Amino acid sequence: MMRAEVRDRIRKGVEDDSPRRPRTLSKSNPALVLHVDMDAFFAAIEERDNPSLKGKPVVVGGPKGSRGVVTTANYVAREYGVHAGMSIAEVERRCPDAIHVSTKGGKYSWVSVQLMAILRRYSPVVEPYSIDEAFLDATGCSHLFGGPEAYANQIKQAIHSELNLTASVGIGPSRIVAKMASGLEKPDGLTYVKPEDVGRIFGPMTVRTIPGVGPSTEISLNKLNIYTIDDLAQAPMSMLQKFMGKHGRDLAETIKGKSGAEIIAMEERAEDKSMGHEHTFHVDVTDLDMLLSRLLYLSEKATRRMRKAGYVGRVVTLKLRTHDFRTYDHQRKLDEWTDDPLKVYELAHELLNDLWRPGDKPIRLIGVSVSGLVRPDEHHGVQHNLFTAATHERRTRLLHAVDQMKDQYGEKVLGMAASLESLRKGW
Ligand code: TTP
Ligand code: MG
Repeated sequence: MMRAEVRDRIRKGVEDDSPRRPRTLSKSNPALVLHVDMDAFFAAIEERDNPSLKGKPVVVGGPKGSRGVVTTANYVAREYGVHAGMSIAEVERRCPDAIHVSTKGGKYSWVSVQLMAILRRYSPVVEPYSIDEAFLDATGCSHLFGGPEAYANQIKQAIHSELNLTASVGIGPSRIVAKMASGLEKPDGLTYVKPEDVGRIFGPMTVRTIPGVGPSTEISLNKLNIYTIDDLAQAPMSMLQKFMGKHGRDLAETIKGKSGAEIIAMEERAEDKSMGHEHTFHVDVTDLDMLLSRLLYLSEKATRRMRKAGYVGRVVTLKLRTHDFRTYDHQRKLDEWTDDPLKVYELAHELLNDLWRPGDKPIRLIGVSVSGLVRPDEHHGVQHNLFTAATHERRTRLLHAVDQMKDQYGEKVLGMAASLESLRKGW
């Protein structure tokens, strides 16, 4: 993917570098994918746990009067134009009566675990996609529940009765169609898009409504006279390939329903477990060295947590928020599982190069996390030959010694020299 495209990619894109397990499908057994997306997830949990909030505009995020942003808003607040990513200052202008609630990550993660457990009762193949979203392979199971709609209804009811929360569900012949369908009737929606209806329902919509199509992809498509999903489906593949590379071709094929039905089984995808840290700068940063120094510090901190918990990980995600509150996530896979801060840092550095160069917008927040976490064993260990084994052994011992010192004397006592720079300057 071109750097410019990566930079403009929206956070909730459907792209995924994870390995996929292809399934065999036949005409008599066409793919059926179900997508569940909880409604106003964090805000709904807060309302559920504090009934005095019911019916009022609720905003979850930075406290009132802060430089923070909205993490999510309930549907009452959305009527005032409040949305995720908006500054708290703007919320105060648009909706002065809004009730501000601070984000409580641990609580929401626990509800997410409960949600995924419910979903696993309904399909052997569940792919958690974000904290409040998942894809289910419904191909072999929906008929057991009386057809796709009855199946989806039972899942919605289980979520409602067990969690006291509402979800919107989409069903379709591919992941992308199911995901787009779940957004059509939010909140508390249920939308079944049959293969023969995909064109009629989505064809007239703009390409920007496709998850993963950000402003820069939209501009590339518009330059090719492609404005709607219909235009995209009719464009010759060779033209898309030439102007937009693999990304364009994949997009068109998915819309035509030629790919995208594969689901990644939960066991194969450990990325829902992740460990990381992020930092909001007191002053927006334009200096590359300062970002790199902070990145090294965060990589050390994240891998230290992993070592303590006994995990090695494989996917590194860099998060950046620019001064205008736009947030970008970018991730890539390492060649092998690791808990080594330098390996994580090196990849995070590459990801930063993809997203940002000196002279670009000032950075307000930077974060790094490692996912695809597993317990090291013979399948997930680092492969060593005789030459590298001794070096690895020494480095592992050194890292554990440094961890112990830090536990005893605090973060600043020992750290890789460069990472101390950003701490010393207090940014
Ligand atoms: P979403 O499903 O995007 O939003 P939502 O569930 O609040 O609302 P909707 O009804 O439109 O689905 O995200 C799920 C939760 O993830 C959301 O409640 C808050 C959190 N979140 C972030 O932490 N950062 C973000 O940038 C976004 C978009 C969401
Ligand atoms: Mg949601």
